[in-house]
Amino acid sequence: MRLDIHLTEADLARALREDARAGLTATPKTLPPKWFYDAHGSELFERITELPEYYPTRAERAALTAHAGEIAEVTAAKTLVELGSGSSDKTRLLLDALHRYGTLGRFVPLDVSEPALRAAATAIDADYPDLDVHAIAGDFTRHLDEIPAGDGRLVVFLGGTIGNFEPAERARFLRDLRAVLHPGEWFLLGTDLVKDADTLVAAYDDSAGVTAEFNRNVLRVLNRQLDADFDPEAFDHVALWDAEREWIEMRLRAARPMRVRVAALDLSVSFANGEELYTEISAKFRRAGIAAELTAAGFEPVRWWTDTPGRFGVTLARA
Ligand code: AVJ
Repeated sequence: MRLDIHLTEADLARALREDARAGLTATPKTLPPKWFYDAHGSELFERITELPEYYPTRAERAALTAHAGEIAEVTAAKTLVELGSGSSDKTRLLLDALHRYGTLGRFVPLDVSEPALRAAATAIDADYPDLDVHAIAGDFTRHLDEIPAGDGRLVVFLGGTIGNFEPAERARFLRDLRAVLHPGEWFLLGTDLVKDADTLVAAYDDSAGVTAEFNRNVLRVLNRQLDADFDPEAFDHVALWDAEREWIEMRLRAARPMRVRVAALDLSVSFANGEELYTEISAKFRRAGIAAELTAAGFEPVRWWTDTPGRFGVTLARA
């Protein structure tokens, strides 16, 4: 197994400082969702995936379980590259299918979280002895060039993580990804689909309050990493469905007026009572929109699957 580090602790610390300064001085205040995922945040996310209200993980797993064999046959991939690999849990369905099909030689997980990456890559390296595991600690918006060269690559971006991008960032990401692939290579994209507002909001505002804790965790990350003094309990979790832009928005709403000190930035930030800090968008998609965006980026969508109730979509596209 090989692990390339393109993001050091120092790079991450600098990026967090830059994002926090820009976001906390903007109107409205914002923080990018990638900072949810410290060790505790990653654990909270794993708990979210098991909540009764949070259907996307189960729905995507159902779609992949039913169609992994076909994905292996159509792509005959030699290398599986996973962007934002996290625990690489659902990816095993694809590894198993490609392994059975007989073409797969290499697995390349790429993730910002080096501990999560190391754990997932080590486990897969142990469970698939004849697979060459080449892990990359990096950011999928910056390090697509670090994907090892080759042919017969299948890049997968699962979980609906593409929904964290705004439309313009999404277009740029898809174009950048297309540019690193050779014609005939493959891209498999998981997207959560538009559905009724109640189902969507419940998935991001669960009754056990795990998503609320996940949302507040970004404040804990700032407290620890930037020596800030946020009182996370003084922020209410907000999840709303924007029916026009077709995305879920998560925010943290100040329950009282507050002044927060971010010592590492030498910055004081005031919150009015009820002021909202924007922490995440999670866009939801329709089949035609996904195909149009992939086509605009230079991909050719060739297959489309969903789970049986049609909650989550998986698109296979050719570069
Ligand atoms: C990991 C980005 C796919 O948008 O559903 C879950 C993150 N946020 N609950 C999503 C998340 C709140 C998740 N993604």
